[in-house]
Amino acid sequence: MACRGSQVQILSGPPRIFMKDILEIDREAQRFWEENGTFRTKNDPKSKKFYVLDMFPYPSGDGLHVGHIKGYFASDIIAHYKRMNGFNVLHPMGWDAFGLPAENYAIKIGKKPEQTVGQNISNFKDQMRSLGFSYDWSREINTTDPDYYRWTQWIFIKMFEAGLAYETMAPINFCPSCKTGLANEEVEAGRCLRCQSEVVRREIRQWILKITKYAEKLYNSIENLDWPEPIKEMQKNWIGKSEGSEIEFTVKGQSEKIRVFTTRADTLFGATYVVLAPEHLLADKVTSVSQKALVKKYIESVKNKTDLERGELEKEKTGVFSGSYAINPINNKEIPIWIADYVLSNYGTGAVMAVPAHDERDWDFAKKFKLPIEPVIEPNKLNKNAGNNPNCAFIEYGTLVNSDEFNGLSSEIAKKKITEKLKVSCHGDFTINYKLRDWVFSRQRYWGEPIPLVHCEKCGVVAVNEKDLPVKLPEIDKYEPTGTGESPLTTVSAWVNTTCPKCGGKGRRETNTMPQWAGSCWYYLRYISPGEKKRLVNEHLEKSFMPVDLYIGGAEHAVLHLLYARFWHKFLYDEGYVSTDEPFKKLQNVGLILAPDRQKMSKSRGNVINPNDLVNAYGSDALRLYEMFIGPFNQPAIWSEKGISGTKKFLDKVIESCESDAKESEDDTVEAKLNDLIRSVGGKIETFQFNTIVSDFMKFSNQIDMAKLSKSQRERFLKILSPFAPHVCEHLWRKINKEGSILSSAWPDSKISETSTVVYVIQVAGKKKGVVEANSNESEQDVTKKALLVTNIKNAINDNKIKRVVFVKDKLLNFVV
Ligand code: ANZ
Ligand code: ZN
Repeated sequence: MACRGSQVQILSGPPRIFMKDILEIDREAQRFWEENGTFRTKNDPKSKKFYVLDMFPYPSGDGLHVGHIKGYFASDIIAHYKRMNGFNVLHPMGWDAFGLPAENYAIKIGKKPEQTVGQNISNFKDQMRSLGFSYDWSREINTTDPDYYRWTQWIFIKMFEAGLAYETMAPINFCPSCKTGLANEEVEAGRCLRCQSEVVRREIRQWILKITKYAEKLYNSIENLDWPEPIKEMQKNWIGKSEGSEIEFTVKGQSEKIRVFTTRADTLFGATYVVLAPEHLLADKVTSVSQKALVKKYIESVKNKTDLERGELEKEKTGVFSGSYAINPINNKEIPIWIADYVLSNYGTGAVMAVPAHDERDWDFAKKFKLPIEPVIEPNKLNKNAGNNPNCAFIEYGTLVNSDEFNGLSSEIAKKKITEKLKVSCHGDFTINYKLRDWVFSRQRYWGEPIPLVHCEKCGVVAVNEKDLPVKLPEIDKYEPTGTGESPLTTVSAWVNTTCPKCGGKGRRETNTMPQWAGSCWYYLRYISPGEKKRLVNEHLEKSFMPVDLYIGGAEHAVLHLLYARFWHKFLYDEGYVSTDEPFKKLQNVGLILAPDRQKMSKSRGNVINPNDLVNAYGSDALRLYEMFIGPFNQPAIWSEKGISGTKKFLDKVIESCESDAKESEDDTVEAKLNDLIRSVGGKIETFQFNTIVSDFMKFSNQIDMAKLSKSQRERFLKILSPFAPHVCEHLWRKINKEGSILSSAWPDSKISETSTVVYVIQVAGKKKGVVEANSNESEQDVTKKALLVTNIKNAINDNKIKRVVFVKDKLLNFVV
């Protein structure tokens, strides 16, 4: 118990069930499950499957805290529920163990990453076992295992062969503290996402994956995913689809043509200059002799600025006149060509037509360099917030003026008409751009998958032969990052020097390693056939288990892991290795658990709560019930030790009530209440209303003398409680003389009477949008009314007309729109 926060005070009085008993109950159940292989997934393609996946952890030195396991409890409950409903459930766990954190931790404690990772994994696994998760441990994977990363390398080679991996020397984001290049997704507001250091631009040889080739596919299929809307929105924004036009300006007196990308073709008559990014290939070519020296100096001066520094609105604009002019294709007007770094080389065409009257950055630039500002859009009469303010650009849509034949048209229509006219003269066309940038995929660090390529003087870059995979990471003494832009592997000459896979001549291995995201791009496939020697995944089993039906994890991966994995998956789909075009059908986010001081739990703050101590004090089921009770599942919640003593008391009561003999006959009111409870639990599990389920259980136990349940009622009660309290229920199952595991028994049916409460699943256009409780005797109209009061459902219907309603009594209501 190293840290302050992990000390547990036992707040309840002397527990009625002795501590030793509770621990014994846990262990006994765990032993039983393990000996009987209760949670083994069958490799049976004909079975009805359900694949429920947790985001696998990076096994840190700190172990799991109570926040990490909240999602694992939820997925475990659903796994149990699905099994009891006859599904062949795939519920696996593994370790995402490559990457900087593991390497940094090893450096800190002066050991090798492969040693520390092994210890951390065994620690994590012990913790998970003591919590009684129903993982099929025979499918455990570890991304740092050569038998695993052989396939990570294999996929990379497939991408390389498909032309999706390329080597460049372009300037990229580099973290001076992590001493490695970073992907765009790993930089936030100019800082390294991992260590918060400010990133710099550096030219380092890199391997890049062409994720941009998949921009359109990645963008388009987001719509069909059953994911939280905010995550879908974040991915869409990150991919950043932008519809506009490409317009061609001829350079006066030269044969060169400058293509610009604009989303505002309607403002073409207001273009008063053209800007090239400093890196633009034409920047040097179009520059007049007299401007050459100035332009060269300017280009040199902006070289190491990050995109953020360059793109920011507030930053003072800089630039230089090229000495040349461009001809506006719509009216043949000559306008000056400037070179300025507020235009980025890697977006659109790397060149813009500047319309200072209607674009803020162009406005600032024009003011500074005294360039003309010519308004061509007037605010619509109804647009109140838009006076013709002489002090800033009018950036909204409006009506065209000073635009010849297009005067009087709205911006929307003019964009089309102007582009269409340019199309006729071959000076423009409609186009779509994406903000997404290619993925900087190499790291100059030791602890990652070696990139399986060989540099040969004769043949160039050659992929390692499939039969020679994996390219194992060599064991080395000094693995600290060098900071020179080369990985420490460069120093291992025995490993670096090899033969060329193609010509057999002298070759040098690629020394960069893959980023920490690589292993998690496809791990969900490996669980399906973890021992498969010849293939990435067994194709029959892949067809039967994919896609992942439910993926549970934190929202922080919105554009990193979740985007990268979709990219790899779509590639594998296009190449015919997997059968679905998306990996994760439904995604559910877990709300954080905050420490009692309302801060995020972290070792450095000393406010981490360790589940081990709680399991020892209360048993793992009381902890599970409390974590589900703590608040709405996807919302943040604050930890309080009081809550767990409450769920412990509830369990004590359940245990005690099963000590006495069961009643002979069934009491009608008890039976009705129990049926209500069965329905409510079943209905709410799939919508993650765990907190209200736990309170339903507690209410039931308060309203009903549990000792008065009949044998059949006891059985049914324990069955529906078992996903939430598996150890205790397994124990009591045997006490009431039942055999086998309660978790392998069938979920009970509920008899519905007139006054029963039923849970309706509400769909809009066939997609589940919420649930509504009603009495069984309520009519279609009553349920419809209730459903229309739910915000989420209301929003989903939005402005759509409800064409008709499909009503399945006691079960479902679907709005057809
Ligand atoms: C003329 C114009 C007039 C523009 C106007 C805007 C307003 P999004 O929506 O982000 O795609 N642009 C194009 N390429 C650029 C680059 N490489 N670096 C910096 N800026 C670039 O934005 C598209 C707009 O961003 C384009 O439309 C262009 O400016 C600018 F009243 O063209 B616009
Ligand atoms: Zn060769």
